[in-house]
Amino acid sequence: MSELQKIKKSKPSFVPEPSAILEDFRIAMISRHASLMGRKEVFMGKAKFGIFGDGKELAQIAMARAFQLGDFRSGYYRDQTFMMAMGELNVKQYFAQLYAYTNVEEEPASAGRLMNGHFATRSLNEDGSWKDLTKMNNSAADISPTAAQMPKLLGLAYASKLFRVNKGMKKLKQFSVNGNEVAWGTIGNASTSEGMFFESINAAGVLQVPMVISIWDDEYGISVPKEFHTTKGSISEALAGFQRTEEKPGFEIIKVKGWNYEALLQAFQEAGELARTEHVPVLIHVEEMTQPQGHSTSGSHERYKSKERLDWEKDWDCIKKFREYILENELATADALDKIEAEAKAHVKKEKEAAWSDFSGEIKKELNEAVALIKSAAKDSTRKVVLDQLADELKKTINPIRKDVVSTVRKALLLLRFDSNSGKNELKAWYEKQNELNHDRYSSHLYSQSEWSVLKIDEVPAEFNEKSAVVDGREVLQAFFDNKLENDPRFFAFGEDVGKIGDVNQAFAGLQAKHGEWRVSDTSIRECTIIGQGIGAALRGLRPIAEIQYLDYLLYGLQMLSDDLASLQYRTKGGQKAPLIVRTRGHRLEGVWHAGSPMGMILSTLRGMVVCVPRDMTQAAGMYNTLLKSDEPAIVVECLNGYRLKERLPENIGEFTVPLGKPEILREGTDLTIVTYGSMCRIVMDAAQELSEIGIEVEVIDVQTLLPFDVHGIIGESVKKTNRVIFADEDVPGGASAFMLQQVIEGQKVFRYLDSDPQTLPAKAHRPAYSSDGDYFSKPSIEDVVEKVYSMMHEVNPKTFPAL
Ligand SMILES: Cc1ncc(C[n+]2csc(CCOP(=O)(O)OP(=O)(O)O)c2C)c(N)n1
Ligand SMILES: [Mg+2]
Repeated sequence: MSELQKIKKSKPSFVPEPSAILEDFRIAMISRHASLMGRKEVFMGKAKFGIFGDGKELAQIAMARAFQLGDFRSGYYRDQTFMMAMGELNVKQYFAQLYAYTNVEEEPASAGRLMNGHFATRSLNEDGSWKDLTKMNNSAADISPTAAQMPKLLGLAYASKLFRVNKGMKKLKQFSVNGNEVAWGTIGNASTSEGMFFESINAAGVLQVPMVISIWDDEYGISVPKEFHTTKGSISEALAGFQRTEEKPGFEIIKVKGWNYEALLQAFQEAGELARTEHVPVLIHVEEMTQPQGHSTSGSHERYKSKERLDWEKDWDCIKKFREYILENELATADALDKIEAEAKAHVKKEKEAAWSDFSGEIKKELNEAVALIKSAAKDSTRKVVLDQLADELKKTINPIRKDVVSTVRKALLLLRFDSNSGKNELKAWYEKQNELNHDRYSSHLYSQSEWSVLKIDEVPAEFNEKSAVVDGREVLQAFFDNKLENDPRFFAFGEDVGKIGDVNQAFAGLQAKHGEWRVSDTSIRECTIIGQGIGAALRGLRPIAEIQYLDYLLYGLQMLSDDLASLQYRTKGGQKAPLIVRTRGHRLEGVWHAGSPMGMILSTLRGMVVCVPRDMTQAAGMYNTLLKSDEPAIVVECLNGYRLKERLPENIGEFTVPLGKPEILREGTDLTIVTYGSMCRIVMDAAQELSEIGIEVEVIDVQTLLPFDVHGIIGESVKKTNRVIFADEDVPGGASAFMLQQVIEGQKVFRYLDSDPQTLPAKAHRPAYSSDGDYFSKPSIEDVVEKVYSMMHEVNPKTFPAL
């Protein structure tokens, strides 16, 4: 028996073959040298900012050993070693991201759109269709806000539960193998202070989902030490009450040192097995980690760490300890380890240079083209001297970026404004081509570019016949949800009071009993993680409806929607999608925390999502149908005062679709156009009737969706006819009414067709006071609409419409 065989025999099963241990060492060394060289690149001005994973390598190698195909990671900027160990990040890609290389093959996580340290795998094929996620190592796309990886981590784990317990979901073989997938989370010690960390932990404990959350504890959050962050200075101690017992389910909590290779292997192995087989959530508190280079390139840790701490970090560096372990166990000689390190370092250097050469080569090529074109255009120009000078200066730029090139070309085109020669035309054509390329590089994929874009879903009109039932609005939705639960195994819904009672307005009444408690589910009161639960499940191919009970409480979940969901397709350049539908109810609520219509807030924070504002439940059901056929995330704001109003139930409830981005003309008129949405539709329609009685014919348009907004220019056409327009809603002044005004006046170029000032009719700037009088004096009423229109007509024709 050889020495190595003897060692192998004496080791527990979680310790891999000696050759694999040396491979782990090699990956750790590659990762470390990538960190060390990465920092230098920033200081040399080749990248703007750097944050690295040094000091956290060993635990990530252990996590990689327990990670299996189909599993998901949701972590943060320290996880480069894990990604490298999984084979999901090579050194060239690592540097491509550091340089912000926009080539998606070279930088598959974000195509240069995100700072370094934002990891992601690509779940989608180029055409936007899903890959087989069960055959991949999956990483959700990282975001920067500390702890924001937690809510979607909950959803990633929740999906495994759903796949395991819902029979129909077992058919979805591309996404899960019986819910065996573990969601692996990572978070820094200081970030555990965030509310969303605690909210996610509590929810995972309640739901008993396969989530393994690792805390990389280096005792600091930038400069602030642990005693300022965490009760008792230890997150595992603070969370001790979450530990499961014989009698009560909870978390398994494991503590381990970040430099102890075998203990780390064991911890991650056990955690993975427990989560995978029993769906028990596990928390691994990895202590005694270090930051050899400090927090990031933005500062030096010598400023705030004591000499003792800095010395301790050197002695307890996990790679140093790993090396000692290998030597003590005689797995390799010091020379052999030195050789591995030297090779790792050379490899990193070579790949770094290759990444730089590709990245800078592409820009230099553009620069040379631009220089040549400017010089050629300069030849016959009266501004030849200045143009040549511009080109020469551009040529001399050290480490040029694309901005240097494009801004020089734009300056040149300005100088050439009086010229008309072929050189100028070529320069202009080149610039236009670059604009297209740069749009693709920096601005594509805010919305889906696939065949499932909401704009490409065919319209299927609602069908009615003389026998069609007239029912409460909520029953239209109930029929719709019932149909979807029956026919679409990907579909499920959850939220506060959604399960047993079928939501506070009973659109899901009886559907939990009929379809099961894991299809229509109650949650605790936790809007932020309700959104995260939906995002994570949607990332895994499911089609959740996450309910926010009232629109005003969306604020608790808004951060996840804005930072994570709305930016997902954009920040991965189409590499991931999470077509979550957020269902909520608003408008015409009464009270400060029941204002119900902060649409401007939604519009400015949720670009990248579809925003639906149906006027009734039939329109809402049709919009849900469209959304479920598409692959875009959306929010649907139902009208709170509409659930008991009578509507006709379409015969094709499961099939009809409402086209998104297409306003509907609710009433034709010739004198003035009123553009509105949601509950205001009824108010404006009533006002239009009153106005008609006094000789004013108003055209009323329901925008139906605020994003996308009137893609066919229907409103503009109306304004061309009536020459007057009011944008009315329940939002604050300058909110969604101002958005609509900008979209129509600027976007549809109708200014020259206007015979009166364009106007808005919003609510008061404050939130609405309580009760019906509060509503009347805070939000636009029928009389407000009538008087506003009348005053505009009075201005035009005071004789026919004398002052009131
Ligand atoms: C919501 C939010 N607040 C502040 C920051 C700025 N910030 C970035 S990293 C960091 C410290 C995080 O420390 P820790 O969680 O311990 O992770 P470590 O960097 O030490 O691994 C802070 C405050 C941020 N990214 N997001
Ligand atoms: Mg820390």
